[in-house]
Amino acid sequence: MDAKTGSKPNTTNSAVIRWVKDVAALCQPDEIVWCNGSEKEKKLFTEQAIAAGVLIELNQKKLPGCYYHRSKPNDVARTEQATFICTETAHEAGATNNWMSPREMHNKLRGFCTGAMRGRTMYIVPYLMGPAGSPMSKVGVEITDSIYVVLSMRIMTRMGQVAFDHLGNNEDFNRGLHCMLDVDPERRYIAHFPQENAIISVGSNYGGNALLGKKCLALRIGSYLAQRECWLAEHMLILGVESPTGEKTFVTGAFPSGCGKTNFSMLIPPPHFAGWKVTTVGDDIAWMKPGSDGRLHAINPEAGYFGVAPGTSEQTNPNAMATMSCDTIYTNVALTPDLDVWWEGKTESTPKELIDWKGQRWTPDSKEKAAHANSRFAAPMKNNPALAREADDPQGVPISAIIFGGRRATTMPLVYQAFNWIHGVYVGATMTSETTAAATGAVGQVRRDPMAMLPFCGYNMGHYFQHWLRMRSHIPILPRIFHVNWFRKDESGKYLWPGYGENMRVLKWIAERCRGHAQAWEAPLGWVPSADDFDLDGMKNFDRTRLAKAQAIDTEEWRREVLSQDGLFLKLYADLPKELTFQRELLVSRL
Ligand code: SAT
Ligand code: MN
Repeated sequence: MDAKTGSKPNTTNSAVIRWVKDVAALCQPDEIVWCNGSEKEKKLFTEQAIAAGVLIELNQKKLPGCYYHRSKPNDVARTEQATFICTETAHEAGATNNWMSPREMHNKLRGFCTGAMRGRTMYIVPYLMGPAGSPMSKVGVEITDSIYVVLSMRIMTRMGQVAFDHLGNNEDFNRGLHCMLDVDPERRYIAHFPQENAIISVGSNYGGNALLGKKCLALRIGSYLAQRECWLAEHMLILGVESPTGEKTFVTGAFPSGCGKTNFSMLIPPPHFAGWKVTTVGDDIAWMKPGSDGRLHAINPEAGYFGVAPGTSEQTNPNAMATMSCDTIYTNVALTPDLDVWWEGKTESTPKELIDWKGQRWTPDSKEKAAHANSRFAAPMKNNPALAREADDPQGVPISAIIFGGRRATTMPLVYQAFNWIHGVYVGATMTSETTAAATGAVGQVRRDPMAMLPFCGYNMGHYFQHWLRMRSHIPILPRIFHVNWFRKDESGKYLWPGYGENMRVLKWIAERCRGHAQAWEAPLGWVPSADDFDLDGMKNFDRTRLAKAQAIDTEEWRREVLSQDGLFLKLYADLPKELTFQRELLVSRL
């Protein structure tokens, strides 16, 4: 494609054309390019990105179609303090979100965006969230001056003509404007206007801040729309687990960023589980809607994975390694002298020499990490050897179980099942996790992260809980709800449970509970597996007493846990559903 072909609108949708004209008048780019998602276009953009120094071509023998991007050191993670929900009233955004009135935010951002693309190219990026032809899919158009964003959106979404075809002449699409400005944290705003189905993001080029289909549309705007339209937009992986007899169970899992959703969704069962198979539908986001069969159906709105690189290896997640072996954009990992990629945990031995994520020479004696702790790969889901056949199914997959989980060194047992939907909503609402490098700020601090949605709920969190409770009457066949914690440690700081592929043992119990096959006994927290029903066969060097420790419910720890829920309950007091306060009382009495 020569740039000229893309200079004409590839849609006749007058609402799109009008909006692009308005944005162009504001941002004053030198050139406008309409993206169609073709291979030709990708080649051209890639060449341009290399010429501009935005991408570095990696070793094409080892990593065909792979490129490398180094961000500004001030722009390596989501910035929650710069993320705003701009509803008419502050109450609609609620106590857990930053709020500014739409008028004030628009005024502020109009100032930043005026002439912001002078001397630059403005790309019009149409994209479809969800499978083509799905009644659950939604269209967004992102206008951006970042070629890195264009090429990443091409991986992460169904980008191009397919989106305009899905949209037709409909005016119902998300309007997203992204201006890099000078990538300065002082002029960084990720602003959501749920009532206008619009997003304006300025001053950051980082994934969750700049790839507007992901957290901004699929979660923040999505959760707002879901509440209005009676569905759920959640920070959840979706996987299928198939037994040797061919029974297939689909489950979703909500874990906060950096807590292993990608690994769990691509799990390879240990050798003992011959005939069992896990397939990936999605690794980060689930859109779920009651189907005509009375079950809750889920689609993955994305088409790629934006995974954390450090810790990913042939041992921990071979499917992820295969997925990112071609056609992948790596960001902020380290480079070897022959332009291969490396990060902490990738190989057992550390290379003798690297270029670190900041572009400096690095040796094993260096004090800092070679790859940034939140360095990422953006890879197409079609590369995943474990991709579920159903990943492109417009009807989505029927969900049998919803799993909540966090990263907790203490208190939280390996697995338990909620007694019922309302109890499950309470379990999700009171989730906690240690913070990770996926967001800027301190790492390792325990914070409440309800349903892993604290940074992503686009409206009042109390109303969000009410919506979850209300959904009960719209789903005749309700999924069972579980809670897991892979990260509990012993007194010496060692993980009690090996995790990764061994999580299949927990998953098997969950799948069998959903089918009424597995036993459980009633503990104060919920249903827990009886020792015999938990399959530990074939586990090398695993002492059964460690399972007991991983499952232990320590009353003293739980007293503290319940007390520490006060912060959240008080913060949301005015809007907190009574059911949740009641569930807390019940828990206290059971303990
Ligand atoms: O950084 S992203 O928001 O894209 C991923 C995540 O934090 O979950
Ligand atoms: Mn995420």
